[in-house]
Amino acid sequence: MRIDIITIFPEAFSPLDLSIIGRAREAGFLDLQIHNLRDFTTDRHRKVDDKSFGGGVGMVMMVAPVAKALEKAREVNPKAEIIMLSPAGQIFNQELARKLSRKKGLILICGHYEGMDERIADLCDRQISIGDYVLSAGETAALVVVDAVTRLLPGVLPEGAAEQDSFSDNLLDWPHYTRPARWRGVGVPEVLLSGDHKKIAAWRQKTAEERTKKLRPDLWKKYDHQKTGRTLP
Ligand code: 9D3
Repeated sequence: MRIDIITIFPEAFSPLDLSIIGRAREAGFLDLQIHNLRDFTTDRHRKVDDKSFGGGVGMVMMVAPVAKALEKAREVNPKAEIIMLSPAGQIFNQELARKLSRKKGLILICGHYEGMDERIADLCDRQISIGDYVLSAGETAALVVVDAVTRLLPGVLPEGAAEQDSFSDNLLDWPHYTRPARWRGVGVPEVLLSGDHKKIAAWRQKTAEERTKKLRPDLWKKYDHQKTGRTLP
């Protein structure tokens, strides 16, 4: 997949050189291009923001440089879905990550300052928020979206891992243990040492479900609905 990012902080995306995403890029599953918004300004100061019409504190990101950057990104990524990261967007989740992973490409616009000129929103297909907390800008949110989407691209994870993930969508993990079998007097569940793979699978499924019910009743509702089709109160 081709992903283009429009930002005033290209350096913020160095985490995408690492680990699974870094390997996905080297292997050609992800083609990531970062565009510096300041390269699309026309004035001597490379200005991307201005005072808010109507007054008030804080600057507003201007529409013209974003529109120019978008035109450039669309030349190379013509079928991409255009997404603005914004606190007012739809809340990101695994379902949306899956949907985006099936798109031809993505163009992500990272906001700054008190906000974006509303006419930027008119240039976008959707707006995404990563949750109800205030970030200083859109870059960290874009990192989250690229990470969640990239690991779902065909070939990025080892065979079967994505299917395993989808099977456990809306379910918390079961508890994991590794050596030593006894550490400072604390052991591990006997069943995991039994070698009985059927029993182990059943234990894992049961503890994952119990944990989800207890710690994340909101997720449990979704999981149960997805599995049984019934709607819990
Ligand atoms: C009403 C004042 N603030 C809105 C909550 C202004 C404001 C704060 C922070 C405007 C922009 C920002 C920068 N945040 C993002 O650009 C952002 C974000 C976020 O803050 N939380 C969760 N997801 C996202 S996606 C982009």
